[in-house]
Amino acid sequence: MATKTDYELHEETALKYPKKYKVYLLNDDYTSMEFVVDILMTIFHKSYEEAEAIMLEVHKHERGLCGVYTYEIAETKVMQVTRRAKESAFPLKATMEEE
Ligand code: TYC
Repeated sequence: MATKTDYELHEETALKYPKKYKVYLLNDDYTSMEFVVDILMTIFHKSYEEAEAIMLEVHKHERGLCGVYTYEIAETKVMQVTRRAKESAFPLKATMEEE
């Protein structure tokens, strides 16, 4: 049997880490600042001070990073934001992208 190359040995034994996904909130003209702060505290587990800072970042620069998660957790956060926004009739949107 042929001897395995270092590359082949590495491929077999290296730890594989799951990809991570950044979740962003997007700005709009209609969602209230209080609602965005509440979303950041309840869905993204931010303190009031962190939530207010992220909300203002989104308000001024059109989007803001809320957290970095594995695929399924990021997807769930986006769905939770979408559902809460819809229930409250706000157009707030969240997006995710690979880190
Ligand atoms: N721009 C909104 C306003 O002036 C506030 C806002 C902040 C909306 C962050 C969405 O993700 C957002 N009421």
